[in-house]
Amino acid sequence: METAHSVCRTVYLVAPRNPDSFWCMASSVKAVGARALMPNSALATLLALTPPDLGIDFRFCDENISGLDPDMKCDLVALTGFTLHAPRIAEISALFRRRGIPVALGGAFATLSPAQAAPMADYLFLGEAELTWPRFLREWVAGNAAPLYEQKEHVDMSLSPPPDWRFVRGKDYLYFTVQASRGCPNKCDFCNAVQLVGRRYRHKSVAQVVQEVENARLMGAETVFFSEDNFFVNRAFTRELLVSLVRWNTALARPVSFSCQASVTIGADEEIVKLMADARFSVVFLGVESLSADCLTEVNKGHLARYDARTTVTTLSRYGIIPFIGFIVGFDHDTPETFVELERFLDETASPIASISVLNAPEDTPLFRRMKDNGRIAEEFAGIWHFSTNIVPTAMPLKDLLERHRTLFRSLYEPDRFERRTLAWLDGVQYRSPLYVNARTNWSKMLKAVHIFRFYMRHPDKSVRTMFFRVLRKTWKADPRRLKKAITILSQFPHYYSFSHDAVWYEAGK
Ligand code: B12
Repeated sequence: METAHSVCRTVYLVAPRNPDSFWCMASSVKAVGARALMPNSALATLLALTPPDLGIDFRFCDENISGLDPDMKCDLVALTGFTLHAPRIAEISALFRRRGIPVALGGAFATLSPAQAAPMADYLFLGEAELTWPRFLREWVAGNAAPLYEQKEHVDMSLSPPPDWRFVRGKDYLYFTVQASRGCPNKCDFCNAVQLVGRRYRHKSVAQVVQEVENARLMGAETVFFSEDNFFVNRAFTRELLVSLVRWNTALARPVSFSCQASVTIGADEEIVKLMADARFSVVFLGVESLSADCLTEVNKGHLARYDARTTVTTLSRYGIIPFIGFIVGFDHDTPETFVELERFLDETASPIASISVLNAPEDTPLFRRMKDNGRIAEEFAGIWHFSTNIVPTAMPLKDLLERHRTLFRSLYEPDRFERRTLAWLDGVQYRSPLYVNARTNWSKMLKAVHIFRFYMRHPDKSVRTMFFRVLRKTWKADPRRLKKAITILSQFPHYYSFSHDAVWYEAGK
């Protein structure tokens, strides 16, 4: 007689395709010959969490890499995604449910908007799934799964296994991800990270993290992105991790590069910055948000006001770590002068890359509730996240805000201005990690450089093409050892240029 366990089940793991989103950096991904920014670590984590004794067979689709197979023979579809994937999640779900195949749905969208997500799923997962996914699979195989699995507990990270990357090819992605920690102790009004990962900061052991970095390297990763909201929360842990990464990377003939997200607190700690440079961190996505203490305080981010953004940016830069600065405009305390100050700051600190977003209030954040109570949530929001807002601004009319935002963004990425900042940034680097000095030629990185070269040669805008060659020529003349960093910066430009010059984004926000 057949038992439930003896029937082999097939689960189709699906990551929906990204809509054109600022953060997917499509042009820069294309410029280096990759196909997507990063693989999906939620699905790889679910794979790793699956009890082997259930004998479940998996199929996999990252729609950013390959097409979805709508006729896939499977017993369950497991879907993940952020809120911006919701329309595609609805389509995929409908496609399979029409064929009588049930859908399990989890991730940021499901967790933050359960009422919207529930009609799209037969099995809805709220929160982290380290405990619920294995339990669900056992119950599903036994035929008694429930429609809702809510993991209220934020797990001890040592229980979160290394993602199982078996379905992923390194060369398809620009970065690989490793998540060393979860939880954010801050209470910034506009962020919903706390609802997802809680306020208690939890981390994996240093040995676990280094093992995950090694796994990523074995999959072909050349740059590993630490996918936590803030890399620098617990100094002792970050320091210990960095010391181990320096040791691990130094032993490699072709060391790996790293990047991460952090707030301005990181640059106040020069020992940490030097260790990052020694470990080969090349880029930090730096959430500065605003230069005004009033604006920071307005969104409950006043704790950052005692740090000097200029010191952080210049410290990272001196150590050769490129700060990709995140600013937000649209605070109640912003004025027309704010836009001038931001531009001046970026010129004076010679920061080549900055992204300026418009303040938004995601649903279920304290900011949303406050704006709602004050009747300041726009009734109709047809805009594009990042380039418009669901908040009715008070500092200036919406049209003005968007216009100033557009003008600033465009002006920052005028090729000659970008060139000036880039060359000045390269001039200001005073420290070179031994890992940069001693690394052997990395042919795969050379190939990426060839891709970038081809990309720029074919760029339709002459001023962009000439800027590229001028930066390379001047860098070569000044010091050929700076070329690698120059190429890293130049590889980002296509993304920011195409976004800042594509009027569609702004028109849609009006
Ligand atoms: C890495 C990351 C990215 C990467 C994505 C890489 C990738 N390929 O997935 C990049 C840098 C590209 C990115 C971009 C963006 N991101 Co992002 N990102 C993150 C970050 C820092 C970590 C996510 C992660 O990898 N976690 C590791 C995995 C293991 O955890 P997980 O995804 O939560 O999965 C767990 C559970 O949710 C659950 N689960 C997940 N899926 C499923 C599915 C099933 C079936 C089941 C059972 C369980 C389950 O199980 C997992 C294990 O516990 C989060 C912040 C955070 N703290 O989560 C923000 C976050 C997810 N991003 C966010 C946003 C807003 C964006 C952008 C829209 C930003 C923008 N303004 O453009 C873009 C959109 C990009 C796009 N895809 O189009 C928001 C999402 C909010 C929302 N409402 O959806 C977050 C929460 C940040 C925040 N503080 O607001 N992001």
